[in-house]
Amino acid sequence: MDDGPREEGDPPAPPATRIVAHLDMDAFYAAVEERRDPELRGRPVVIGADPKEGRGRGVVATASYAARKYGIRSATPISRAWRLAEAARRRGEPATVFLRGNHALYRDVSGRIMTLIAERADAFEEASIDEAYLDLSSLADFERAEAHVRSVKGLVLEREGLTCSVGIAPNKLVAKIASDFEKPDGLTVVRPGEVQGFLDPLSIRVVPGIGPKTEALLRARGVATVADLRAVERPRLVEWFGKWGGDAYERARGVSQSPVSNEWERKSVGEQETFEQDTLDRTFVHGRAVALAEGVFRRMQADGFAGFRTVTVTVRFTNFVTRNRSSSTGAVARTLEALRDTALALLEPFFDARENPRGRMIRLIGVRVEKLERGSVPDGAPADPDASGATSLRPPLPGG
Ligand code: DCP
Ligand code: MG
Repeated sequence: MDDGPREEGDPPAPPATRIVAHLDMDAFYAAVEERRDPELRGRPVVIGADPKEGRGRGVVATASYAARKYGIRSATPISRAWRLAEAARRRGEPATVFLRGNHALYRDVSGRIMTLIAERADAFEEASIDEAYLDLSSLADFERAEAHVRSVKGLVLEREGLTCSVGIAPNKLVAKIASDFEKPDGLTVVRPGEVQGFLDPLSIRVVPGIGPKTEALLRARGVATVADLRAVERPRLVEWFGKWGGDAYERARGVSQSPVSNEWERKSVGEQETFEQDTLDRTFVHGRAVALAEGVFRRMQADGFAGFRTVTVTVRFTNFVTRNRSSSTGAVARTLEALRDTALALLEPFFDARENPRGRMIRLIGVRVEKLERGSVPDGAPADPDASGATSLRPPLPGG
């Protein structure tokens, strides 16, 4: 905080405090399934690839809190999830329900929730299918922001039957960490003067950008908590991590200027598929890529976008090495043909020495469109009538 010199009798400085909320749905896919089928409620539920009695491939998308007690979480290999569930069952604990998931349903529910909360913020940013940032600065104080968020949580529960956890803080970074602090159905408020006290005792893992590898590196150097991280001088962090070290220095202090961007569009739409068997069969891979491109294109349109500027394909080889290739155009592309042809062209080098010198088999491919352009969908396909209005500036908050 920089308090510049002030003359006696100056009017008080305008309120510089931002109030940002981060909302994250609880066990999102699993919660939607539990709402749909009350028999599942409270049971261990895993959404993800087909476990095939332990021989399945692919990973867990999400696990209900009951399944997390068995050690099953997002990105756990589905074969391991199966073994953990079996072990629990043999201990006499409840059997786990494995579901493939209904992604169209999750997107619908997500869209309705996003619309609901977007209308109740000065600015709104959709961060993923189940999380969003809300700028609530016009409410001017944290008590009112907290009351407002309680009413938003109540509305989401009433309309969709789902709980979420919310963090309220002076910026996006701290709000995101706070939303994860108490789950499920949590509400954590961190006022400007409380930021450091809140962050200091937490594990460095809560800091966005610190994954398992960085964590191991830092722990090896005796850095386990945010307070430890804050004690490391900036030049040392830069020496360890390069430019990212500077970011880590700021994050350890809960500093972030990033605005809640007032565009509510997701930055990309993508899908991927793990094959039943690793393969280098070009015809087969092309067929799956075309199917993925069709799915991505439909979803992009259903979400109210008319076109894209960037196409990215992902290839994961047998040994789990994963590569992306992208292609961007100056003009917006608006057709399925453009998406399909670009995706197939991007995949080509993976079949020969250019991107696959050892001729490794392919385990997974993905297709994604980015730099999306919002706009009406051709062919008179139904477009969400609320979608265009949602990008405009919102009126001030009620009572704000
Ligand atoms: N998801 C996924 N693959 C991952 C992580 C998440 O497919 N590796 C999907 C499934 C989740 C949803 O995205 O339900 C939201 O992700 P979160 O990380 O917010 O996880 P949850 O909402 O499931 O749980 P939590 O209560 O911890 O937020
Ligand atoms: Mg979530």
